[in-house]
Amino acid sequence: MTYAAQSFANEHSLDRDCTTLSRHVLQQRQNFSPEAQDLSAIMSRIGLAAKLISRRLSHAGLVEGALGFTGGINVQGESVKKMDVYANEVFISVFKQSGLVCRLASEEMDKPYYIPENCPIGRYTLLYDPIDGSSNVDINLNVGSIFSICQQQGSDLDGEASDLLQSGRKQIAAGYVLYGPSTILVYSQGTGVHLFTLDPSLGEFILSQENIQVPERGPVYSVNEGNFWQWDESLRNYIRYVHRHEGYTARYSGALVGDIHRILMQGGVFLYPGTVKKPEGKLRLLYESAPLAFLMEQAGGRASTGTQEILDVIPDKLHARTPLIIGSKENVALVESFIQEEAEEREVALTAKT
Ligand code: AHM
Ligand code: MG
Repeated sequence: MTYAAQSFANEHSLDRDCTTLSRHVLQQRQNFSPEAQDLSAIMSRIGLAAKLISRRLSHAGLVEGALGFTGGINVQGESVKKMDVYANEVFISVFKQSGLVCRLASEEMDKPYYIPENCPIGRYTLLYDPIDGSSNVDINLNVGSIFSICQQQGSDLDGEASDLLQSGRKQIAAGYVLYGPSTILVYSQGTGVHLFTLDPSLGEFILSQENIQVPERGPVYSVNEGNFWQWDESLRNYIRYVHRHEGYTARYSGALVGDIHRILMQGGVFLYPGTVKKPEGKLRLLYESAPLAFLMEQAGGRASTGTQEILDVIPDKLHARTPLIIGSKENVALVESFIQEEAEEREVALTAKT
């Protein structure tokens, strides 16, 4: 190889290795405006949180007090795991003294956490689920973190953060981290969906794949069928349909991030519908469904409650839940068609009665 060719090859591989999260944000924005710099710095801190959580997860079986339950119950009424608490605190810690984020709101905290020293400068809020799929932690299966970045609207003088109760379309950026065989981070700032892999030798998230597009349709349906008799008849009819038709395959890990990542890469649909006891479903809008919907739309897919786009839902409270149907456009539309059909049949039956 000539010197020039070698030099070109080196430059190419160095350029790839230097495409870190913070650099990528600036490249996508194509400017160095204060907003672009802020977002770049925020993403870099989220990367740090992900590295800390990833490190703890990889040593969890060897570290005192990393696995198991705390004995406490969170605001959602769910048993809290030690890893939930650790990961929640990691996010708070990385944003203290950052001048970037002045409020954090998460699945684990009843109310938003304020960082007053950041508030005169930091006009951003981070919404997050520190450990998604916590039931997988103690058995060494994949888990994730989900995040959403919003601009603070107004002064929030009453300390109620009511400006967070807004449409998911207002998110500035959103993404997730998947702690699997490798740790990856997928994010979007409204200009496509991009995947980074943590290179342990560099301690950096390096760009792996840009502008991911979800296939128009895919074979996977991902749902907890244990709830079959708790669902509305329309959902049961959808499941009967996929059982009776060739070309479908079921995959469900118990951790949303992993299941959604599979669908993002290979196509299909993930569902967490409402049940008789919980018509609103299980998943929280602001830090689970809406950030994932933002990503899926950016990748050319869709996310719906069954009757409304997830990104159009305005929550009535911080920890509001919604049913979620998310993935490839055609798969989501197929599920919706069963819901629509059932609603029409009910309408006809009602009209006939009156
Ligand atoms: P978590 O954030 O408390 O772990 O709850 C969310 C998880 C999702 O990751 C997953 O899709 C779902 O709950 C699994 O729930 P279920 O066990 O009811 O199927
Ligand atoms: Mg969760």
